[in-house]
This record gives sequence, structure tokens and C-alpha cells, in this order.
Amino acid sequence: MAEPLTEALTALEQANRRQASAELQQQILDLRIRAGRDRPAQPPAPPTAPGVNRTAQDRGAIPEIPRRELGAQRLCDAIHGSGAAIVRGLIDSEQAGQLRTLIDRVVAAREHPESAPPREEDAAWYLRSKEVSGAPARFFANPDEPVSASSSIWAADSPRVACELLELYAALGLPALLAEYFGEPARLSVKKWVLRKVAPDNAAQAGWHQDGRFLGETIQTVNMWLALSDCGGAAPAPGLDLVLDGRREIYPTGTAGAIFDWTVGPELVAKVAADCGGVVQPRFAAGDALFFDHYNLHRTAFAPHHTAVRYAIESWFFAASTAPLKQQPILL
Ligand SMILES: O=C(O)CCC(=O)C(=O)O
Ligand SMILES: [Fe+2]
Repeated sequence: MAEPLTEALTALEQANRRQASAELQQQILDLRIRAGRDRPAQPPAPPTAPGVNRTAQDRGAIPEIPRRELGAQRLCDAIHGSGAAIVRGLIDSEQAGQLRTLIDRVVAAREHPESAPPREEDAAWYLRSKEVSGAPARFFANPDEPVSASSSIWAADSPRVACELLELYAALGLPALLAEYFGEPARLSVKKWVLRKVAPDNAAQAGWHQDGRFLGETIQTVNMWLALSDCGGAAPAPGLDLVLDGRREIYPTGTAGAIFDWTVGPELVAKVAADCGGVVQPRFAAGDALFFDHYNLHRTAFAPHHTAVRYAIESWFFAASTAPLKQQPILL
């Protein structure tokens, strides 16, 4: 990163820490989006060549990496061996609770701006940056209902929360971890950094998908899916279904009984699952993180026993030289 840019960001972030300000939060995000457009030349191959370790896959479970042992090689082995890794307690339950509260505040700013101002002196809760293009993300919202039970909001649409998350990721050491994993710095993006609230939907069948189907294959990614609620398995809120599959392959969509042209059909999912480690529905506590990449075949796991809303944050990280401009990269 260019020296003057680093200095400008450090100064803005220090000022915002001393006295939080909507203006500063917006400036920090704008600068990071502008800088994210800088695409470095293709770097040499990353030092972490895939070392396939299928032992965890054989046990039929996603490998778990103790928080203190989280490193690029362990992550690489797990993702290439089984398609994913779990780090329990990446953040503690108190931090997870604070993030749930922040998400609720952002949702309120969008749904009820009259009682939850989108902008306060010390917080840009829900403000569209002039650096962002495209309509505000409003997926899952039902226009007939004043408040949608499920919400997905781009983190970048809340500079207040985006700044908080950037500080958290730095404190967790993610920039260094990902730089080692990719062999170059990582980027976030406007479109694939999402605050999620998923309501129970007992009759729903979410679509099986691989994010590489949308993002392309000539990329290097890591998604950190951070659970902020007790969810998955027998928990009261929906988690994720995942196929234990470390293969680097994008499967055809819209066939084998698929309901949509962008989803992988259930018959094909069953076949892939039978060929590798099966389907898993991990149980997550608030604060547990799941890591996977664009080859992972997964879906939101709805089940009849669900009664609670699930909060999570989905953060797709890209190797800087491969970050698709369409996703609007953000400097990490
Ligand atoms: O949070 C969910 O239910 C879906 C997440 C997902 O598909 C992803 O992180 O790629
Ligand atoms: Fe996904």
C-alpha cells in the first residue's frame, strides 16, 4: 500500500477512535474503496501450496483448528482437504452479542429511519458511499412488509459497522494470515461482505450453490462466515448445510432436479456427497467461524424445528490481484 495512503488511513482511524464521527467513518470507507481498485500485478505463487489432508474428511466432519493454531497452512490443508475449516470461539460471546446489536441498529436505520436515524453525529449507521455503485442491497426484503424478518445488508452500507469490523479483523490478525495464504494482500468487497439476519422458514428449501459460480474461477478466495447466534444442527436457528468436498471443481447448475438455473440440483448434490465426505450440518455457537472458498458447495439450512433468527457476517476475502472489479474491492 502506498505510504501516503497508509498514513492518511491511520490518521483518520486514530481520530475516529478518539472521537467517533460519522464523517470520519465515511471518509475511511471511501478511501478504502478507492484504494481497493488498485490491482497489483499477479504475484508469484503463494507459499502455501495445497497439501491435501483427507483424514478429517474420512471422519465425516469439518476439520477444527484451535484458535491459537489458526495459520495459513492449517487453513489451506483443511479447505483443500475437506472444503472448509471451523475455528471455535474466534470471538467471544460478548463480542458476538455486540455485533448482533449493531446489526439490529443498521436494520432499524434501513427499515425505520424515522425512529432510528441512519446518521448520527458519531455514527454513519446506514449511508451509501459515493464510491459505491449499484442499488442498495435489499435481498430477502419483502416490499409488502414494513419490516422484513430476514435481512441482508452490505457491510459497506454501514460505515460505522464496516469500521468496527475492519478493526476487529486487524485485531484477529486476519490481514497477515490472508496475505500469507494468498501470497499477496487480501481485499474485501462491497458486494460480498454481508450482514445477515436469517429468519426461520420452516417450509423453505434454500438453493445449493458454489459462490465460484457467480464470482468466477480465476480467483483466490477465503470466506469467513462468522456465526453470531447459536445455530445449525439441533440449534433453534438455521445454520449451513455443506458438502465435505475439497475438490477444485464447479458443478453444473440448473440440472439434476434443480429448482433454479443458478443452483446445483439435489440429485447431483447427493452424488457428489456420496463420492466424498457426505453432507454436514455443523452446530455453531455465537462467535464460531467457518472458513471456506468459492468451490464449497453449501446452502442455508432450514429445518422444521427452527424458532429463532440467526445472525451472521459473511466476509469474502480475495487475493488482491484476482479480486473481481465487479464486486467492488475494498482495501483490508
Ligand atoms: O448465511 C447463509 O445462510 C448463506 C451464506 C452463504 O451462502 C455464503 O456465505 O456464501
Ligand atoms: Fe454462498
